[in-house]
Amino acid sequence: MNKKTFYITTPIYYSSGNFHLGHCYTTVICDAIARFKRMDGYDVFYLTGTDEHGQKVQQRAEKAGVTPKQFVDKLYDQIVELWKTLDISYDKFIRTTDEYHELTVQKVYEKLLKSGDIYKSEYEGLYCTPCEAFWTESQLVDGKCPDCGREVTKQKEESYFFRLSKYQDRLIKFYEENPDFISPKSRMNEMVNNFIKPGLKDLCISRTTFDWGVKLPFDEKHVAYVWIDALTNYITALGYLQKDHANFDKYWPADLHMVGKEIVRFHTIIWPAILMALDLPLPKKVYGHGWLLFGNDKMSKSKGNIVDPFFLTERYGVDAIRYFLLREIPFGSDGNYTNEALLVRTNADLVNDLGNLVSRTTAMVTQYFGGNIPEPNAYNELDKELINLCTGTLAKVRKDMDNLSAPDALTDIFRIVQRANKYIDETTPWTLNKNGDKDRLATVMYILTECIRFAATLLKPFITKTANTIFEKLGLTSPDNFDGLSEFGKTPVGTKVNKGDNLFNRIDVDKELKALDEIAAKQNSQKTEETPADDIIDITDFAKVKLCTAKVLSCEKVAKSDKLLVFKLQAGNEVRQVVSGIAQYYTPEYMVGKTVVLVKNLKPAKIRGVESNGMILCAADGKTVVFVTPEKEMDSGKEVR
Ligand code: ME8
Repeated sequence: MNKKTFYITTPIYYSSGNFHLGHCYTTVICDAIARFKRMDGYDVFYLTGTDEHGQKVQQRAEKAGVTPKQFVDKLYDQIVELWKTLDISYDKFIRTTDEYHELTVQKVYEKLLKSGDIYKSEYEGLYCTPCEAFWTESQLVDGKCPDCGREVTKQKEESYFFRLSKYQDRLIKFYEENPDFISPKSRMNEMVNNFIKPGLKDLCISRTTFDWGVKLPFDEKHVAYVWIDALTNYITALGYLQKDHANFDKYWPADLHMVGKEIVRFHTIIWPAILMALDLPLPKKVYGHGWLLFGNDKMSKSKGNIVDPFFLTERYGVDAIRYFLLREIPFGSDGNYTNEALLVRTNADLVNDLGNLVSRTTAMVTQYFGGNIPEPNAYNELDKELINLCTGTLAKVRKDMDNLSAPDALTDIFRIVQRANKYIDETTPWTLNKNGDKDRLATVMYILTECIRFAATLLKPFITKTANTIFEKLGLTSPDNFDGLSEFGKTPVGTKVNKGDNLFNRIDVDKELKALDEIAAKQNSQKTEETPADDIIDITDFAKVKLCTAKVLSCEKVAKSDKLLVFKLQAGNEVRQVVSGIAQYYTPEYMVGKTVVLVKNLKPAKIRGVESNGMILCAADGKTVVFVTPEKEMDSGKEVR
């Protein structure tokens, strides 16, 4: 019997800069879904790749003094390395500079011209180069790009247009007939109310102001608009309009396009309209996930708050990072990344729950049965509770994954782990051993090893390497499917376990946070020497920051932190509480009475549970930190500018 197919895609990543943890988020989620579906019996095709054309790439290459191709080749190597590090199991990697892709994009344009969906005219609009997107005046936020907040420029050029407006009614009808097409539901409303209802305008789909792109076959002055070039990757990768189109016949339409929420518009309006024009079936689902935030801001290269995935995987191991991304962020919503959350999550779930269960069980089987998994005897009610939990979990996890919720799936799998740990405390195997109750002890050990086998099988799509290590420890072959979960008791009696090293080592959170701060301070001090041109702000940006003098009324250490001080500051008529990370450089007594510079309009935040309303300006060189103070005596509350 032919297996059911499942075609899943990530967006193709821009080849314009360093990749950060936010990019890994989409790819790791898709990887977990793809792996789960494969183990669950589907014939999966998982596609990812790089988006290598466009003005942005051309400009960056020029700046770097290399050709665009040299520039994208380097970034391609980097991202392939990153996906290898994160154990991403894609079936195909597409580059938009691949020849077959470029040729097919040309064929697509020809087809659209022939069908009358493309016409030539002139475009005048506001263009955001970093996002490669045109905006209307009303879509701008404070006169800037609504996606990235950067300047837009007026651009006028002869262009080809796609008759997007023609598809407005068909799109609305399609949404109505396929209510799950855009998920989560809130994003569907956003698309309909913000974009479709105000009326779709024809889309400019060619550019003449730069040439790093796919040349239009019928007018070589023009290159394809990067978004059309990029979106078509989902079908060119399968062989659409190519000699070998077996994959296209087999896998299209896509079951799932997973994308970040800011590019849902391209995938649910432009892409379906193009497919309608090409007379092709539409994807079954577009899921717009939330952002990984870093201090409440989208983590992105342009905003300079990147968390380097190579650094993190090297320091904590790939599975700690995969687990965090999959477990911590409520799917569909934005979620905050903090070093502390990563460390706490790793300690709680991977070290305490999973690591402990595996090491305690393998140690006891080794100590009490010479390392051989013993034969169980009659199961009592307590045992049956665990058995039922194990055998019932796959169905729950399957449902969670159908809802694309990795956090729920992991919560359900960890119920086995947590229940098994509790079972150890309830059955107290050491007492059974002391009392010579070998029969019961054997049953308890067997139940525990089976619980681990169930959990590890289910964990395989999520924490790939750790799951395999657990199977090695159990002396079992790591399975490629869920068949072994059909019944409890499949572990052969007599299998030899191997305790080996801990799966994860406990992290001293305070010490580690301090070490990370030191590394960050060092990196920042190196960075200030070369401010890139695109980080320059104008006077209106600067004027947004309200600075004033403030007098320290009181200062204390924050409990359980050797880094933080909490201040009461007099700022004119106001008293403010501010937390600052300078405890290693100043004592509270020294600070009282000093005049500091306060950032007044910073969004309030809780730092280690303490409310902070502003920030104290300091200078740092990686070795020490000093606070900034007026050169002469100055009253509090005076503007600093
Ligand atoms: O958009 N949190 O590429 P891209 C979560 N080339 N996801 C994030 C994120 C964050 N902080 N930052 C980025 C493009 N992403 C186009 C796609 S597809 C035909 C063309 C996600 O490199 C982002 O939402 O800017 C998107 O889904 C993916 O990374 C690639 O972003």
